[in-house]
Amino acid sequence: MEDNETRKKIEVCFSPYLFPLFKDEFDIIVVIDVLRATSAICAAFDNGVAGLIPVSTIEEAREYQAKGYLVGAERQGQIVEGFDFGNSPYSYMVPELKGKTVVLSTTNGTKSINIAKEAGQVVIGSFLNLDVLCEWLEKQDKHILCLCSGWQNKFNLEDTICAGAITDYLVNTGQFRSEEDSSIAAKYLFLSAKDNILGYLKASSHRRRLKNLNLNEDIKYCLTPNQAPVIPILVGDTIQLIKESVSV
Ligand code: 3SL
Repeated sequence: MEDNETRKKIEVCFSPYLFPLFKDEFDIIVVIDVLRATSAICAAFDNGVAGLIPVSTIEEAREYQAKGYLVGAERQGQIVEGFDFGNSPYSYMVPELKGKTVVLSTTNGTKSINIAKEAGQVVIGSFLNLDVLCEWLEKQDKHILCLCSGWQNKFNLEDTICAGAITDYLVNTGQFRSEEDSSIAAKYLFLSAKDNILGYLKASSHRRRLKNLNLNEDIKYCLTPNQAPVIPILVGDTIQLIKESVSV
């Protein structure tokens, strides 16, 4: 085990609102929006999408649509009228998207990605790519921040638990240290939840919101680890797949 000073940092930021307090200290930002943006992105790449451009506003999404792109847009959990699809991971499991570069705008997730890109290398995190992502992060000689997208700048449980899983894994390698209370809290929440993540999140706000929209299948898929073992990273304005062996 390395001494504390030489260990790399792994910390957790609970919401984009708090990101300015963290942003200058990290090389890699793992953006997490378990329900559902970063899960949908992992599902998209696992199903052969070639690239995904995350945009923050509906106006930008419309501009890409006018250029002929297939564009997904979600607000308040629902598909925005006039767009090709929303934010359900299942929308990306179709042959028409294979090999294509698509555009996506969501309430929180795509905004977090765009906030994070000024501060470091953005990598997409979710339960769906948990193990492969942790193994890749372990190999990077970098300080890492997990940015939880939350809901409209508020804390949420599902992103925090996923960030806690990443923190727990990396600290246990002996190569990483966590000093912020947010990271310690995220880790303990993960340890309490890990045996039944779906049950643990039963009363959580966004799970309730999506359940009311009859999106139970999306919830179950997004909360089941390691179903989309991909590592999507942001290159310029486009998310692409990284090969496991590559370092950033
Ligand atoms: O906020 C987001 O980016 C979305 O993931 C929210 S939803 O799950 O599509 O409602």
